[in-house]
Amino acid sequence: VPPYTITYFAVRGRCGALRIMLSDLGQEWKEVVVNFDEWMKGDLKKTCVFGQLPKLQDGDLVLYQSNTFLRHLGRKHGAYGKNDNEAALIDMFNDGVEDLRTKYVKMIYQEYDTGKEAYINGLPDHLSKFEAVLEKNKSGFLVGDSMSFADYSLFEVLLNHQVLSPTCLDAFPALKGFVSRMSSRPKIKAYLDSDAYKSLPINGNGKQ
Ligand code: 0HH
Repeated sequence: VPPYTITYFAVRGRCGALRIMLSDLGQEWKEVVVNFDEWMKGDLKKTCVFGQLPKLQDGDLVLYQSNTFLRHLGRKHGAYGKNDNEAALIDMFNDGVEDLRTKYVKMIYQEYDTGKEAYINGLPDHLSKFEAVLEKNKSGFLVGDSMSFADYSLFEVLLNHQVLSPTCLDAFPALKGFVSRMSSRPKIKAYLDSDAYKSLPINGNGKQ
């Protein structure tokens, strides 16, 4: 029995980074897919701490909030830095990725037709910040010399942005190298090549 169960809608959405992380860690998980009609009945929503999905179960532990999932896995599987200072920096970069993810989600769901172009024009300003971090920290990871949950989160956000704007990383060699290295890690590559990944849309409204 796989230790982890993800309950979510049929999207990559807020579980994209989590699934990539689980794959890279060699963990198995079960998916419980919730469809719109089922959700609208409201029974499941009532059981959710914040009235929303995704939900992650790890044995008896039931969690909500997608970034909490990443932190939990980071703690359990050695992807949360070597000491408290590294952990704090990992939190900081993950929060920075979350800021970008939130802007992306807002554009996708609320202003795709009117705001996509301005969003893409504004991207270099955000991407250059992560470029500078990776350039400074020569290891190829955001913090220290090993993988953390923030790396998976950044990677997944960058993959989605390359779908939105295929050339968006062209001016950022460190980010391009990062995406290329992450994509070619064997377990990540196998997951990204799988139907499980490919069959899920990035977002729930058909926009990407
Ligand atoms: N901060 C939370 C987290 O990071 C945010 C969770 C959230 O926004 O986990 N949940 C949304 C779905 S994520 C939610 O539960 C976006 C996926 C959209 C796919 C929709 C497919 C159609 C199914 C309705 N939303 C439902 C709700 O709030 O009632």
